[in-house]
Amino acid sequence: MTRNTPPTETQLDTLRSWLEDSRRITVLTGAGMSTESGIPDFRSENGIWQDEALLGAMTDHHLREDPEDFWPKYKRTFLAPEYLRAEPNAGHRALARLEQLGKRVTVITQNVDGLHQLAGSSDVLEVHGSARIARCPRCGSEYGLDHILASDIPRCTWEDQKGAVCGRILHPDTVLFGQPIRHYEKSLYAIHACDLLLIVGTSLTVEPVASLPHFADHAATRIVLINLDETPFDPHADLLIHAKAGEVLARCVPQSA
Ligand code: CNA
Repeated sequence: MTRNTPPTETQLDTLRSWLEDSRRITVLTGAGMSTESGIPDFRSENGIWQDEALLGAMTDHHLREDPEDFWPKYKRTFLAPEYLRAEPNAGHRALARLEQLGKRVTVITQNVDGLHQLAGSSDVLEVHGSARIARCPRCGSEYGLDHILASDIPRCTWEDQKGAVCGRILHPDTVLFGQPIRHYEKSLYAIHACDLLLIVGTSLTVEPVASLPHFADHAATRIVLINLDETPFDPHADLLIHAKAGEVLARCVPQSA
């Protein structure tokens, strides 16, 4: 159920003082972090996965079986115009500011849009990879967004010494259903070692990310959850705010050091 209840002053004051007290902050973000940048999330009422044909096609199996059908659907899902013109919002910028305030911050993100890095966060674990990169499954050559967007079905252009072009259809760096997530151990460590865990804009419905917050050390870590909808982790949060992430974070992180 979507709440978007305006946060109370008491909630905001609590978050402000916990942010000030903390030295080591870990942030776990999902698609709800980027909706205020104009990128739709996955499982909300207007989420991307309402289109079941897209959901069913974003699998490792489909990429290998039918890459020519996969790529246009992948581009509709992760490289749509709203993705390409998106910029960091007030929430991304507030998280980046925490570093300027002297906090040690690790961002674990399920998002593939690169907006945390664009905002200035320096320690970002992209557990679902990046939509800005694709690789050749044969020779491993890596390509950026310009090459990915230059043709409907991006192929490897690497040439061997005799001038023969590799030509294989590329694989996106984005983690697809059926593929393992990245940086799992580093994420566990960052969650276990922090004194403040911020969980922002994620439905926490898909494993293994859904279980990550359970690895926090409850005796040593305060847990804040900011999400419009209810999540299975709500009962475990020390501070629960059902409101827009960008608005809440912008109001709680000071503008400058
Ligand atoms: P999700 O499941 O769509 O959840 C997003 C949550 O954010 C929802 O509960 C919303 O209520 C909430 N929300 C939306 N807007 C806001 C806002 N402004 N402020 C606060 N909360 C908001 O998205 P998740 O990232 O949790 O996705 C997990 C899905 C997407 C899994 O199936 C993944 O495998 C899949 N996936 C995601 C990405 C990605 O880029 N996020 C990449 C690859 C796969």
